[in-house]
Amino acid sequence: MEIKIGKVEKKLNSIIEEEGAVYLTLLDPEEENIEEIAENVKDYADAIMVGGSIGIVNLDEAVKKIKKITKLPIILFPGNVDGLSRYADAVFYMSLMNSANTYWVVTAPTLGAITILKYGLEPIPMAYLCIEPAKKTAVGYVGEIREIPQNKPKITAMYCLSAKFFGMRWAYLEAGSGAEYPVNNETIALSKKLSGINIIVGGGIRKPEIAYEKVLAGADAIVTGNLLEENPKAVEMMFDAIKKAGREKLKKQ
Ligand code: 1GP
Repeated sequence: MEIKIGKVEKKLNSIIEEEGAVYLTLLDPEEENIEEIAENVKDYADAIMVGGSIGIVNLDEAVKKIKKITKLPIILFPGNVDGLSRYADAVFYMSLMNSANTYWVVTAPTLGAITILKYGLEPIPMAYLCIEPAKKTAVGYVGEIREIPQNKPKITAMYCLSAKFFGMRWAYLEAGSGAEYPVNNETIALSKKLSGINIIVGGGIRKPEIAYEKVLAGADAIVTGNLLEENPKAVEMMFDAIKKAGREKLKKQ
């Protein structure tokens, strides 16, 4: 049996190897000014994620618009089975492992699998873990999560190890879009140490110095969403902080 890693994932892996961390920007397909946001991020992001937890209508159009602006890989981040577009390059094939409802853990991804195959999308296997304070955000409500407390880093780390044993190569530690505070450094460090898989951190990251410390703690990828709508300068500063931390992390290894 041969497990093939696709083009997009290989590219992300080589950036992590060479630069220490990747910067992923999350675009909401429902955003009216999606073109403007794509223009703002195209010179800083390593890849663009497209998705959201609440009802998607114009996904194909949104992906096509972004494609016209940049050649960056577009990775779908589906909130449900309607979050797939044939025009994207890859999809985070994810299980919301700490949902109380098996629909989000395994049924939704299973229902989407055949579409992913037909569309020729590259699936990137990922555990999606919703951590405090995600319960207060859209994903917490929609995904019916059993929220993992921040003061129990071992629980998140164990999920990451479980994800690794299931064959997943990525785990996304999510505090929720617009979260009051991001996932703490202890949780990131222990998750990375115990599992060794690629750790993505997102939700509530608004300042470059916060992204910087998350990368040093062990994050391989940082996601920002809300920030992009604010101003391009913020994206540039975020990029600089992530790459600086990445270089420092590589030196320590
Ligand atoms: C949501 O983690 C992402 O899935 C992004 O969160 O919008 O708070 O940056 P923010």
